[in-house]
Amino acid sequence: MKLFVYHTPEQAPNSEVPECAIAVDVLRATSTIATVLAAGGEAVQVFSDLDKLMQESENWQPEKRLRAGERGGGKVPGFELGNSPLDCTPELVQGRRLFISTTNGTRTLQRIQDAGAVIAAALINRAAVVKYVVDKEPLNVWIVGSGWEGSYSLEDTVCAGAIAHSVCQHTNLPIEKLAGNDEMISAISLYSQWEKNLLGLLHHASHGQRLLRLDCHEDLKYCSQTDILDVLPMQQEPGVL
Ligand code: 3SL
Repeated sequence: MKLFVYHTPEQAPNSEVPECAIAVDVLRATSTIATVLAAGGEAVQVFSDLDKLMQESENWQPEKRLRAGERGGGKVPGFELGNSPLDCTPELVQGRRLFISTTNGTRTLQRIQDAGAVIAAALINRAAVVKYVVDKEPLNVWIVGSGWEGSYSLEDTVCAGAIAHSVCQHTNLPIEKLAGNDEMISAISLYSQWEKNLLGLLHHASHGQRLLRLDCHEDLKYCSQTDILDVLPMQQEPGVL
């Protein structure tokens, strides 16, 4: 098994399809997806395009669906939800399908949708994702951060490092055996430096700062926790987890 880390969907090679691809958007799309599925949501369907989301979701009964739209960190007018995982309570989401479009995270999931297995990971469900990788031992695993509009983001890379670090521990393999690229090694270094203060790192991150300006302090706190949800959001059909 080889682990590759790509900081953004744009960095992931176009010419290859891995056996397993893991999308990461700690702030906040993959944290929201994990939360919805752990709270009993029927499924999560992701869209990069807001109009397409509206069209598709019209085919569902209103009481069986929820529509979430985020741009620039804020809720898109006309949508029931933005992208706060804290809004996704069991009372609201149970038995309903979440149709969601966000600035970066849903694009990442669409970018990797042809991989053999497609998973959404965040810090909050890291252990469940690691368990899958360790049990299945895919030949090659891509961990793809969402970044922000094509650029690097600290929070996604630290989560990629948290996953890679834990896979090394559980397989008893040294980093250099598992590393598919240098990015994987540097992601582990970032995680090792910040694992005791992930909330602090999220506060430093540029997208963390953006969310703090939008008063999302509690979202940062929630998303900085590790291994609190035992849920594996896995693609069932293209774009649906
Ligand atoms: O970029 C994204 O996909 C979002 O997760 C951004 S936000 O955290 O909702 O602002």
